[in-house]
Amino acid sequence: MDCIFCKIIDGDIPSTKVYEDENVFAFNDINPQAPVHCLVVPKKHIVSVDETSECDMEYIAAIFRAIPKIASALGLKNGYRVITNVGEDGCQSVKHMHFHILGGKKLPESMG
Ligand code: DGP
Repeated sequence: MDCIFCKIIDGDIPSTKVYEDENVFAFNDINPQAPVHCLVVPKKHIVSVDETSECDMEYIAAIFRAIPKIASALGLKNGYRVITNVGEDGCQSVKHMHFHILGGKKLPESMG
Protein backbone atom coordinates (compact mmCIF):
# COMPACT_ATOMS: atom_id res chain seq x y z
CA MET A 1 0.00 0.00 0.00
CA ASP A 2 1.40 3.37 -1.00
CA CYS A 3 0.72 5.30 2.20
CA ILE A 4 3.24 7.81 3.58
CA PHE A 5 2.11 7.34 7.16
CA CYS A 6 2.24 3.52 6.95
CA LYS A 7 5.82 3.93 5.72
CA ILE A 8 6.61 6.28 8.63
CA ILE A 9 5.13 3.78 11.11
CA ASP A 10 7.23 1.00 9.52
CA GLY A 11 10.36 3.17 9.66
CA ASP A 12 10.73 3.19 5.87
CA ILE A 13 10.39 7.00 5.87
CA PRO A 14 12.25 8.81 8.67
CA SER A 15 10.32 10.89 11.18
CA THR A 16 10.82 12.44 14.59
CA LYS A 17 8.91 10.05 16.83
CA VAL A 18 7.31 11.56 19.91
CA TYR A 19 5.28 8.55 21.12
CA GLU A 20 4.61 4.92 20.31
CA ASP A 21 2.57 2.11 21.81
CA GLU A 22 0.97 -1.07 20.53
CA ASN A 23 -1.72 0.75 18.52
CA VAL A 24 -0.53 4.32 18.11
CA PHE A 25 2.41 6.19 16.58
CA ALA A 26 3.03 9.94 16.89
CA PHE A 27 5.63 12.10 15.18
CA ASN A 28 6.38 15.75 14.47
CA ASP A 29 4.62 17.29 11.48
CA ILE A 30 6.99 18.05 8.61
CA ASN A 31 5.33 21.45 8.11
CA PRO A 32 4.61 22.75 11.62
CA GLN A 33 1.78 25.26 12.01
CA ALA A 34 2.56 26.00 15.66
CA PRO A 35 5.59 25.72 17.98
CA VAL A 36 4.39 22.21 18.82
CA HIS A 37 2.74 20.31 15.98
CA CYS A 38 2.66 16.55 15.94
CA LEU A 39 0.50 13.92 14.31
CA VAL A 40 -1.07 10.98 16.12
CA VAL A 41 -1.94 8.03 13.90
CA PRO A 42 -3.31 4.53 14.32
CA LYS A 43 -0.88 1.77 13.39
CA LYS A 44 -3.72 0.25 11.35
CA HIS A 45 -4.38 1.91 8.00
CA ILE A 46 -7.73 3.62 8.58
CA VAL A 47 -8.55 6.22 5.92
CA SER A 48 -10.40 8.80 8.02
CA VAL A 49 -12.96 9.34 10.76
CA ASP A 50 -15.54 8.89 8.01
CA GLU A 51 -14.37 5.37 7.24
CA THR A 52 -14.15 3.60 10.56
CA SER A 53 -15.76 0.33 11.52
CA GLU A 54 -16.56 -1.17 14.91
CA CYS A 55 -13.28 -3.07 14.97
CA ASP A 56 -11.37 0.22 14.60
CA MET A 57 -12.71 1.55 17.90
CA GLU A 58 -9.82 0.13 19.92
CA TYR A 59 -7.50 2.31 17.82
CA ILE A 60 -9.68 5.39 18.34
CA ALA A 61 -9.70 4.75 22.09
CA ALA A 62 -5.95 4.20 22.08
CA ILE A 63 -5.41 7.49 20.24
CA PHE A 64 -7.46 9.41 22.80
CA ARG A 65 -5.65 7.68 25.66
CA ALA A 66 -2.34 8.66 24.08
CA ILE A 67 -3.12 12.32 23.29
CA PRO A 68 -3.00 13.64 26.89
CA LYS A 69 0.19 11.67 27.54
CA ILE A 70 1.79 13.13 24.43
CA ALA A 71 0.62 16.65 25.26
CA SER A 72 2.03 16.34 28.77
CA ALA A 73 5.34 14.96 27.48
CA LEU A 74 5.56 17.88 25.05
CA GLY A 75 5.01 20.39 27.86
CA LEU A 76 1.57 21.61 26.75
CA LYS A 77 0.51 22.54 30.26
CA ASN A 78 -1.78 25.42 29.26
CA GLY A 79 -3.88 23.66 26.63
CA TYR A 80 -3.67 22.64 23.02
CA ARG A 81 -5.81 21.89 19.98
CA VAL A 82 -6.64 18.51 18.44
CA ILE A 83 -7.78 18.49 14.81
CA THR A 84 -8.56 15.77 12.31
CA ASN A 85 -9.26 16.71 8.71
CA VAL A 86 -11.71 14.55 6.76
CA GLY A 87 -12.01 14.29 2.99
CA GLU A 88 -11.84 16.94 0.33
CA ASP A 89 -13.71 19.78 2.04
CA GLY A 90 -11.77 19.07 5.24
CA CYS A 91 -8.52 19.38 3.22
CA GLN A 92 -7.29 15.94 4.26
CA SER A 93 -4.10 15.52 2.23
CA VAL A 94 -2.91 12.18 3.65
CA LYS A 95 -5.49 9.40 3.49
CA HIS A 96 -4.43 7.73 6.72
CA MET A 97 -6.45 9.02 9.66
CA HIS A 98 -4.40 11.37 11.81
CA PHE A 99 -4.99 13.78 14.67
CA HIS A 100 -2.98 17.00 14.73
CA ILE A 101 -1.86 18.20 18.15
CA LEU A 102 -1.10 21.92 17.99
CA GLY A 103 0.14 24.06 20.84
CA GLY A 104 2.99 25.91 22.44
CA LYS A 105 1.32 29.30 21.96
CA LYS A 106 -2.13 30.89 22.19
CA LEU A 107 -3.81 29.57 19.06
CA PRO A 108 -6.14 31.66 16.88
CA GLU A 109 -9.82 31.38 17.79
CA SER A 110 -10.80 30.89 14.16
CA MET A 111 -10.97 27.32 12.93
CA GLY A 112 -12.09 27.92 9.39
P1 DGP B 1 -3.76 16.85 6.56
O1 DGP B 1 -3.79 18.06 5.72
O2 DGP B 1 -4.71 16.93 7.74
O3 DGP B 1 -3.95 15.58 5.74
O4 DGP B 1 -2.32 16.80 7.22
C1 DGP B 1 -1.27 16.05 6.73
C2 DGP B 1 -0.05 16.50 7.47
O5 DGP B 1 0.97 15.55 7.23
C3 DGP B 1 0.50 17.84 7.00
O6 DGP B 1 0.43 18.77 8.08
C4 DGP B 1 1.95 17.56 6.64
C5 DGP B 1 2.20 16.19 7.21
N1 DGP B 1 3.08 15.36 6.42
C6 DGP B 1 2.91 15.01 5.13
N2 DGP B 1 3.92 14.22 4.71
C7 DGP B 1 4.74 14.08 5.79
C8 DGP B 1 5.95 13.36 6.00
O7 DGP B 1 6.50 12.70 5.12
N3 DGP B 1 6.51 13.45 7.24
C9 DGP B 1 5.93 14.18 8.25
N4 DGP B 1 6.55 14.19 9.42
N5 DGP B 1 4.77 14.84 8.08
C10 DGP B 1 4.20 14.79 6.87
